[in-house]
Amino acid sequence: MELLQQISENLQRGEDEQVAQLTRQAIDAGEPPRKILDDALIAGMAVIGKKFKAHDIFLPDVLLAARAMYAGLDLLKPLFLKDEIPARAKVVIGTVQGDLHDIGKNLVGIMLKGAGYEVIDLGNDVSPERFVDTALTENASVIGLSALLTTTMPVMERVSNLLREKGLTDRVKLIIGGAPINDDYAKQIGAAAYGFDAIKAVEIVDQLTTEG
Ligand code: B1M
Repeated sequence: MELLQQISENLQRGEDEQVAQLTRQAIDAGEPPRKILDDALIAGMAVIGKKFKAHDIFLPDVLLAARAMYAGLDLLKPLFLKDEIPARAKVVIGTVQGDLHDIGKNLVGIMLKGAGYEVIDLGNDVSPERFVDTALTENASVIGLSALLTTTMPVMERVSNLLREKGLTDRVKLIIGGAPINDDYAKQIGAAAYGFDAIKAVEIVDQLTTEG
């Protein structure tokens, strides 16, 4: 079986040690890190999502798969980070209040750091006030929000409203992402942009921080 396929299948079975070992093997074999991420780790997690939705597997299986995903991601992380480039603008990121999903948000953080941004990662379950207060005290140019649950999406609107109430929309741009989010929702809540994936998030932050 092809190596990337093996990683994906081991991830789905929650075999974190196997995932780490095979990911190391794929890196050593010269597979591009982006390909390992997309075609093995994210692909495996997508299967888990479908099976969970169909009730073919249960929450503990998803947790094990997430742990296995991190085992691979930890090895890829240094390959996405570039050394010795001067820090660009500051970006505050986090998963919104009530939401504990952090894999996508962490990927966004890794890619932004790799592109030279200073990333302040507030973790998960973060209140709107904490996002806005941190952006203010740290003089950040962008807040990046992640939400994976339809029930936590409305917290994004609260962050957007808070930025507007404090008159900060020109100074701090809001970018949002996560599986249930789309362009229309970003427009609806007055966010500057929607990022489909971590790569798109970097492109958008590039645009937002270079616009006059
Ligand atoms: Co949960 N979960 N989960 N889960 N989980 C989903 C999201 C779900 C869609 C599964 C399903 O039913 N098919 C479903 C949500 C349904 C809905 O809201 N409509 C769901 C549910 C229901 C739940 C619980 C409520 C289950 C329960 O308790 N009964 C519970 C909620 C806990 C909570 O948050 N309060 C729960 C718990 C969990 C675990 C803890 C077990 C685990 C999370 C572990 C962790 O994150 N450390 C988990 C997981 C792993 C998933 C799935 C299977 C995978 C999510 C993931 O990590 N994907 C997920 C199914 C799915 O999404 N299809 C599911 C891989 C990751 C790379 O993708 O996060 O989408 P993603 O990030 C992408 C893009 O979205 C984008 O970039 C990334 C790719 O480059 N992106 C951004 C993300 N954030 C961005 C921000 C940006 C830009 C782009 O700018 C700032």
